[in-house]
Amino acid sequence: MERLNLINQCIACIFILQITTCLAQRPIREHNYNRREHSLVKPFLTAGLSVPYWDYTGSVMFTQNYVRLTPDEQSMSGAIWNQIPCWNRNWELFVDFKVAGRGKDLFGDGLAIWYAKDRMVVGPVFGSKDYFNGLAIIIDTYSNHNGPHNHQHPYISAMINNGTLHYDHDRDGTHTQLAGCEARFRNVEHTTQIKIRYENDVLSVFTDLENKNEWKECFSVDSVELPTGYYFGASATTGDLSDNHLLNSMKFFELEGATTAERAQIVPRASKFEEPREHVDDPKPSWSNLQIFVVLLLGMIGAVICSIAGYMYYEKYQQNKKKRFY
Ligand SMILES: *[C@@H]1O[C@H](CO)[C@@H](O)[C@H](O)[C@H]1NC(C)=O
Ligand SMILES: [Ca+2]
Repeated sequence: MERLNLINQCIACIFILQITTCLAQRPIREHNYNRREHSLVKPFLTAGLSVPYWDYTGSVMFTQNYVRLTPDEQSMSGAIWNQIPCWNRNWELFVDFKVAGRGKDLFGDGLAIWYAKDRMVVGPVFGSKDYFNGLAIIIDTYSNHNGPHNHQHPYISAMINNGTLHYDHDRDGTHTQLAGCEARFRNVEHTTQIKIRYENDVLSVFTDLENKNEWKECFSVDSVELPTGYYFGASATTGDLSDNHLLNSMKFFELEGATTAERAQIVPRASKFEEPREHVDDPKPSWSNLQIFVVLLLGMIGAVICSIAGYMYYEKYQQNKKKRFY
């Protein structure tokens, strides 16, 4: 009897021991797991003045508190790119940014947050490559389009590209955008944040721009296919118009979800594009200066001919009148 008890106790003991060792061995993984190698956080510079995990180009400058992509000067362009490809299928990226400048009514051009195949390629899409592969979240402060727009600026939008699409500044990218929302983030004192979530092929963008500490959904689009192994980046440009484009931080969190090897091979694809606005050409400037000049000249010649004819008619009339009287 006692022996049996002892065996039972022993079994129970081993069982408990196994559970505890098992629990101890289980990797402690929070749901939202911050990954330092894809994040840009203070202090940006190490003692050796290098920036861990990031490369940069153009007008980028690091201070203690922020990374300046461009200063508030014309024709500037700057970009930073993560050195480590992202192998997570599901993730969240928090970008704390600031756009501010002296311009009251005129300012530009904006910035873009990237998840792209090619890194450190300077180009026309807010400082980076056009015909890119991957995702661009475009934070556009300046409306290049003169004609009617279906939204106000500043504007946040998403574009997915497989390398064949051109970002059309003249249309503010509206013909290639997935979705977007208006956003007032310029020249405010408080911090402005954007959260990009990519989870199970659903791409969502949230903003926290009003210092209320709450996320507002900008848009959410499903069936967005992005491969793993691309790079995060951020870039900004100024043109004739300018602004300071600053980043306070970019924080990457891995979300749960199995990643397969095939995921690296897929081509960026989105099945739901926003209804493109009707592609109407801007109204042609109706009169050129030369045309106005010719019309004015013809008008003047016409007026002169008319007055001469009128005068001649009047003379004749007077003469006829005189003839009748005498
Ligand atoms: C790339 O995208 C364009 C436009 O969406 C599409 O027509 C084309 O088939 C795509 N190419 C590949 C290789 O997926
Ligand atoms: Ca624009």
